[in-house]
Amino acid sequence: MTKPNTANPAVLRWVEETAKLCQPDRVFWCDGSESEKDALIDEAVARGILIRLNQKKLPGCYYHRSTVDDVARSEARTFICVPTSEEAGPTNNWMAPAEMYSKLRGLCAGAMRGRTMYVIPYLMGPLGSPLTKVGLELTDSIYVVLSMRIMTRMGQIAYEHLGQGEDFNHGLHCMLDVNPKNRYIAHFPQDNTIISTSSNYGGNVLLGKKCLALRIGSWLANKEGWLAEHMLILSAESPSGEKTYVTAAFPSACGKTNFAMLVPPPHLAAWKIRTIGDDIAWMKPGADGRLYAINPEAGYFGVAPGTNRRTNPNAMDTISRDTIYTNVALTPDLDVWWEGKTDQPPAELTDWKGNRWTPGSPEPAAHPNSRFCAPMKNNPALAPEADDPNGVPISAIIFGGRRSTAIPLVYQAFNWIHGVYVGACMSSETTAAATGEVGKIRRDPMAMLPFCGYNMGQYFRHWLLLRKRLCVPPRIFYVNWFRRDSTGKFIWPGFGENMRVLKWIVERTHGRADAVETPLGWVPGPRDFDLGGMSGFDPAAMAKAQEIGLEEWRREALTHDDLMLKLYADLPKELLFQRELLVARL
Ligand code: OXD
Ligand code: MN
Repeated sequence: MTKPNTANPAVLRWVEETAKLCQPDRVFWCDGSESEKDALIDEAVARGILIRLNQKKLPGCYYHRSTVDDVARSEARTFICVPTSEEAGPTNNWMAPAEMYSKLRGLCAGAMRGRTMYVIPYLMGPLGSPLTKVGLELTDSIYVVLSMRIMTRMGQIAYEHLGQGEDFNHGLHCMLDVNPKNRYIAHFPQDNTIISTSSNYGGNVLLGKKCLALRIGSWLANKEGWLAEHMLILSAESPSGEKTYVTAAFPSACGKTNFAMLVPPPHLAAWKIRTIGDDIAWMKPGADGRLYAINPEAGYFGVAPGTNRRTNPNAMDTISRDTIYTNVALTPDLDVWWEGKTDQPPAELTDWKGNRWTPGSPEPAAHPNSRFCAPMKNNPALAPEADDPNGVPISAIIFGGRRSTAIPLVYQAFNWIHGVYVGACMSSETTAAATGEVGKIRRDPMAMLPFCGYNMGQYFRHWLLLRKRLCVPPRIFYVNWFRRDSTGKFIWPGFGENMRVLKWIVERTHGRADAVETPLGWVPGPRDFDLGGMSGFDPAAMAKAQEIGLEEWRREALTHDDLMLKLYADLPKELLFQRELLVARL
């Protein structure tokens, strides 16, 4: 048992109660210091939880391999535990709080015997921000401790922020034997409590991230008049030095990290894109009637496959040190590799399951949802505003998904209500970030389907009402980088070239770029979209990327009904009217 490093009575009481339940051999009070990190890493390496990577090539980097059935978020095992199922809404799994508490107390009783319980104090948000929240995670996973120190502002700083207050999130994580049968990710918003069992996968167990910053966060945001969103935040500085702040909501593994770290192509090299956040935005109307955003996180928990010097050089620099890799492949000299890292795979690897792998092996070497966990301060494109407690004023909100057909490269919603409808009807082909079938189209409103901590119909109403508190509402856009032609090839090259789309968006928010009206919204006119210096892209392909097929869209509009019918009882009527207007325009 190390000594408590806080005198906060509510913290002491809760740690004592939890220790009584879980019966760890030892309680370890984390302080967030470097010496503590070094000692924990040594212990994790000695116990085989981490492998020390080649320190010449990857200083400060370590490798973790999970069990084979604990590799992604478990949406089917994620619950919102509020008094009635109506409050959780039809898109969430629900269980009554008393029933879930009783089940989980049973699972956690004595679950840490022979283990250490680590007490992790952390902040979500920059120090001193009125939006910042305190969390405490009690866990028996050393991997979680080391990852939370990267992903959050962890240590004494959190107790300083909390003082003698009681307003902190209570997070309990018991690894158990990581058997999926006992896996629960349970949220109790009324008690500001999260309990996660029998997993060690980041999205299920780094409780500050999806559980607090999004599910509990969105529930609190609805009560307190702000927004907790699955959005990146970036700063776009124009050649004249004007900065425009933009957020974008894309579903998991659809390129938020790449977009947040975008490097413009040579033709637009005078633009500077800097990252504020790559996954989560907390946003609140400011006194001046603009919407201000902070990134509550301090690190990136990103998908490794596909990341390389061409697709995301800033991420490659970020993860070249101080990074924990999970489920990627290893080279014989303890470097890391994943599909898409280099054009040619190495001749021999150890795959994510620990087996020998060669280029002829039938399975990928890295798991498709293998991850890096890296501190944001390593990012060469980090915006200094990432630490600004006041946040940044947002001029544009972008929604987007992964769709092979129908959805054009970019369009702008006519107004806020139409924008909420467009965001609500977002759809995407599923990815490996959650367990289940990959490549199936699902509706993922505002990329929040797996993360909204209350009834989604009420969530849309909250978005609509927020408009009344904004004098300068952000303009709303929709993008799709993933449209394919009849041969299956992506039409738009994506990555750095997305700067061209971003440039049009930025110029639109300042009233400088023209647009053409279509049934879906405003799209760039032929002279308003900068295709200068684009080698290998036939300008005629732009028409394909932007094509709006009326017949195809009439069918698409019908598919919006899936969600509308599911949420009908709670759906704001404004969205039904928007649907009527869309159908009429088509
Ligand atoms: C993530 C996710 O890890 O959305 O960010 O799954
Ligand atoms: Mn995410």
